[in-house]
Amino acid sequence: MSNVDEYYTEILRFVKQAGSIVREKIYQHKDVLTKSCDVDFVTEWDQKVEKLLIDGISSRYPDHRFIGEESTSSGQKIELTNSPTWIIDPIDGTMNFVHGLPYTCISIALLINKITEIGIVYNPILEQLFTARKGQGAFLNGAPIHVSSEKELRQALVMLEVGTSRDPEKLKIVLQNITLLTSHVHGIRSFGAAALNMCMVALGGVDASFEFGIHAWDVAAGDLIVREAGGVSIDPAGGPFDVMSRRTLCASSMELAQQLSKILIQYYPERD
Ligand code: LIP
Repeated sequence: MSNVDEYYTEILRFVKQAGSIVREKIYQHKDVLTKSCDVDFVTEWDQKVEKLLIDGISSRYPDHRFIGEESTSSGQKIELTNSPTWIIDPIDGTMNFVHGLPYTCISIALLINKITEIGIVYNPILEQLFTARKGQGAFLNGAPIHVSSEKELRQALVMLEVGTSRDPEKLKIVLQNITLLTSHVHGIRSFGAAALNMCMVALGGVDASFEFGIHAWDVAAGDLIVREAGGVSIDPAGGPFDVMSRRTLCASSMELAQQLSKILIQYYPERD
């Protein structure tokens, strides 16, 4: 058994435990705190799930590092090194979790030498476990998944998000892109959780997904899952994907990704 095999087995165990918490709490009342603005939420359960994952991994692998949404927002600096690093969103789709909308998930990726080795996205409410290992394909509940065969933007179903930022410049660009895309694609969808949006591309249920302003923890796992499902993950302007750029575009094919990137009005948030 390689080290990564062992890490994968261990993390699945912790992710399942974390999932039990999310499943148990989703329909209960939660006290909500705000972060960057008054619709950017965090609950005690985001913090508890992140702690469970970090404590579990640290107890087995004390030299592993972490980039976690909730530890970062409480002041920890983001630095991606070559050390084994777990990038964690304990509850992606916190807004959905708060409202009891069952599109919420745990998203976790392991990067070694800045290369993603493991990506896991788990929606414990709908019992959807998306997994990928570098070079070994992508799976939903253990069954292989594949992106759609779509190459034409005008026939594509595209996911995007308005996001929680209320910065007028960003909102203007989001709304312009929605207007613009409406006349270029079959349809537009939003699940409220970047990681799940990317998994829908991996599953072939939608053909592309993009967002400006997300963070590394929202997209690190989804990036690998999409690529291992045969899709592409790039920067929304057409260059290579950069997990720290706060910009993501993934699609079923490079042709589709490039068509989408060419028509999008671009937005460049401050990097992670
Ligand atoms: C959310 C992302 C979503 C984005 C929200 C927020 P969180 O992550 O998944 O795509 O639109 O603004 O960043 O905060 O629920 O982990």
